[in-house]
Amino acid sequence: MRQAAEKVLLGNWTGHSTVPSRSLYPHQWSWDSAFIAIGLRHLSPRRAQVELESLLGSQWSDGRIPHISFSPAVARDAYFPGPDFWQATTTGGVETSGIIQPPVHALAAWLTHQADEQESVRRGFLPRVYPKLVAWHTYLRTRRDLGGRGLVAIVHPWESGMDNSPAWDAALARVTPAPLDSFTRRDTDHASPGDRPTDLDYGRYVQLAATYRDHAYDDATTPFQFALEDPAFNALLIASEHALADIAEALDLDPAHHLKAADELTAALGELFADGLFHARDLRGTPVTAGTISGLIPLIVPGLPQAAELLTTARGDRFGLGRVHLVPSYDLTGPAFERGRYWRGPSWFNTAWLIHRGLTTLGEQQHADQLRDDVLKLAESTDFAEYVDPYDGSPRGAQTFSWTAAVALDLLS
Ligand code: 9WN
Repeated sequence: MRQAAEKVLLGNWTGHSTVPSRSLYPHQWSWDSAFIAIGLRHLSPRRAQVELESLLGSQWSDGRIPHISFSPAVARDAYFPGPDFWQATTTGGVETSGIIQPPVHALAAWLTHQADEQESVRRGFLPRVYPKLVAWHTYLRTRRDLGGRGLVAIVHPWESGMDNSPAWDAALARVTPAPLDSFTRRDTDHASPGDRPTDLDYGRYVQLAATYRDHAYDDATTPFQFALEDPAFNALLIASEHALADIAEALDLDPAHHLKAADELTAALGELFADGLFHARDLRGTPVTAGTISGLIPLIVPGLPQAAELLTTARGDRFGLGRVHLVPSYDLTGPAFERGRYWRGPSWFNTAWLIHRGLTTLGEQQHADQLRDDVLKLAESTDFAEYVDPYDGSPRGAQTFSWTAAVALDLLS
């Protein structure tokens, strides 16, 4: 099992970073790289550091870490939307997208450092990455506090990492899709269309991204039609602020402002809690009622006041913790549930890892162990699938998927 997981990561390694999937996603993705580093640290702490530092090499001068760093070695039209669509090049000459993904990076950097502290200190890893991670969090907490309530807003479904989640349906319904003949999807060349977002979804994704691009990715002047505070995005920022506090301490710096930021974000996040679950807040529309895995991810927040209630929800009929495979991406009893379609029901390995970490921190060892066993069993039986059917565990999307191998490797170690 360990060897099989390592083989996936080695096969997807490009020399300085890891592609999520050779076929479907042939560039470097932001939150994928963070999860990949968390697994890769067991195979090679040095490579895990290179993974994170190569991603940070595509950071913009405003502090944002773009969701894709494009590889010049790959055909320009291998993935849609590619570099010609985004038209974004960093001052260092790296072609990137202009949107972001959830901030798992500081957590990944801290865990990577811990994998081999002596070597990490010798290589000067933390002093190099700390200021970049601080700039990233500062971008999020200032430019992206679009609601003025102390939470970060996402401005595109891709920014959540959970692209076609039912939580975005009402907000997306307000967006006029780009004409279908104005772009060519490449994802359905490699994965079954039934496992992927629909053409209508894609038309809307393209429209939102083009509007941001046409305003030079300026958060102050873009007329965002889609702006939501996502529980998982903010919970990951809190976990990463705690990690920055650990990093600051290791560097003999004062961690207090990171802990203060984590406390403020945790208090603001509390306002998204209703009926046993965290829900996204739509800054342009009515309250979001869809229950998704995003609403459970705050389980990873240290000292979360709502943890006990959240755990009850995870174990109930809506998410069936311990009774279905991994943790479904959407409420099993919800009207939009589809067992095979992407973020509308299937279970994903990265979110299972996050829930496992939360359960472990809460001392829920039995649930944590059961989830761990299921991750390992399914990773192997599906040849490291991108996601699985929550009822029968059958593979969906791509195979030999990097973060699936990475989180399996981490849970094995
Ligand atoms: C758009 C790479 C990424 C993941 C996301 C997942 C999917 C991209 C796509 O693949 O999104 O960013 O083309 O569908 O939803 O979480 O980071 O693995």
